[in-house]
Amino acid sequence: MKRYAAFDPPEYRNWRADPALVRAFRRRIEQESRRAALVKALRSDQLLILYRDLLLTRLQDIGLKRWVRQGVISKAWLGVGEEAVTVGCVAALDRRRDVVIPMIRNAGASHMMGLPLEDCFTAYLATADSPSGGRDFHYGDVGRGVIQPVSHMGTSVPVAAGAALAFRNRGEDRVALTWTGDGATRTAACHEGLVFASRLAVPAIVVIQNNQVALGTRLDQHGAGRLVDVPAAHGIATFTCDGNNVLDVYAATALARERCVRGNGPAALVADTFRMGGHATHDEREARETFAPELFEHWGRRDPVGLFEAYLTDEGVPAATLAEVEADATAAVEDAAERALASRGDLPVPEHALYEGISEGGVLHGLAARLAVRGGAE
Ligand SMILES: Cc1ncc(C[n+]2csc(CCOP(=O)(O)OP(=O)(O)O)c2C)c(N)n1
Ligand SMILES: [Mg+2]
Repeated sequence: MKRYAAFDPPEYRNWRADPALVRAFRRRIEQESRRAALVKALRSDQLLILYRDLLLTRLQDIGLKRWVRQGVISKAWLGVGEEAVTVGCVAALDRRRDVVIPMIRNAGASHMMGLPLEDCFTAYLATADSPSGGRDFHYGDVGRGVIQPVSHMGTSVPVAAGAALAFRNRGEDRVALTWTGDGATRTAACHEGLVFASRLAVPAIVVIQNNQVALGTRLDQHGAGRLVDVPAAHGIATFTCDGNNVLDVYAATALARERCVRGNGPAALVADTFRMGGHATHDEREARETFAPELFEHWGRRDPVGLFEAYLTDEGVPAATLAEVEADATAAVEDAAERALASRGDLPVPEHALYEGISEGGVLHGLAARLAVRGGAE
């Protein structure tokens, strides 16, 4: 993909595929027969959609970073370098029925579940036409299977377990998937959610997105032991995957999902990756001081978008086809950002802050429309 000198991490600016890493990418998906079969079954159009979703996710972050630089917004929480963990997971779900609870690094899940691309931008602008009508920059759309997260670390785990319990009780073949950061695995909420999911054997998938840092605290500082032992300690089947290999994440999630819908209880996935930026755009310099430069270099060579692109090229996908997908994704994101910016002056009336049933007399805007998407009645 085109690299953006003003916005990309330095390691991505002149990115070239390292042949040894491209071979390792392929080896990784071929080393386990069930994963290999799942990857092999992907048609070429599906592979290109995966590529497009990776690009949209990266470009959305670039769009937000551009807005920060231009002073449109004051900061943004990005997932640069971690895109494959989101894209691979969502691609393995049944998007007509499953639900996800994305965290800050999983913004790409929303457009993959069918939310408009501009939702991400309007949410930051807090405009009246943003998903929560300007109340919150966390967003979702239950009608499209995206449960809006809250900012409290670890809390999406019990919420996913609860949604999965409902699916199980109703006898529905659906799963609830959420991501949790390495840092969030240290919270009580995360453990309570894991206990609940395990003991009630619900179809929930918890993806531990190990980007090796929690705000400014390194993995080795915020905990001891292995992350795979966290869900395993609660008796949950735990898989690992290469978080920078979108096909490995995809295959591992597909296996986890299969387990869940067979009624075998929850599954967890540990995806190792690396945060190439700051916690948000404000602390990128501090983030560079948190780790040795060699670590950025190591993970920089493993850019999930670049590696997948190299894999596709190896598979015989013509450069012109990749370029076409990229041009289309770039136009879609630019369009979304422009449309969102056009509604910048459209701020909500104060009553939008009211929640039905919580704030007396308030209404939950858009609920009827969201239920209608699912074909349900209010
Ligand atoms: C319960 C709670 N404590 C503290 C915070 C402040 N906080 C927000 S994100 C974050 C770090 C999260 O780290 P991790 O779970 O590894 O996710 P990452 O940001 O790396 O994706 C912290 C401490 C919070 N949101 N919730
Ligand atoms: Mg983290």
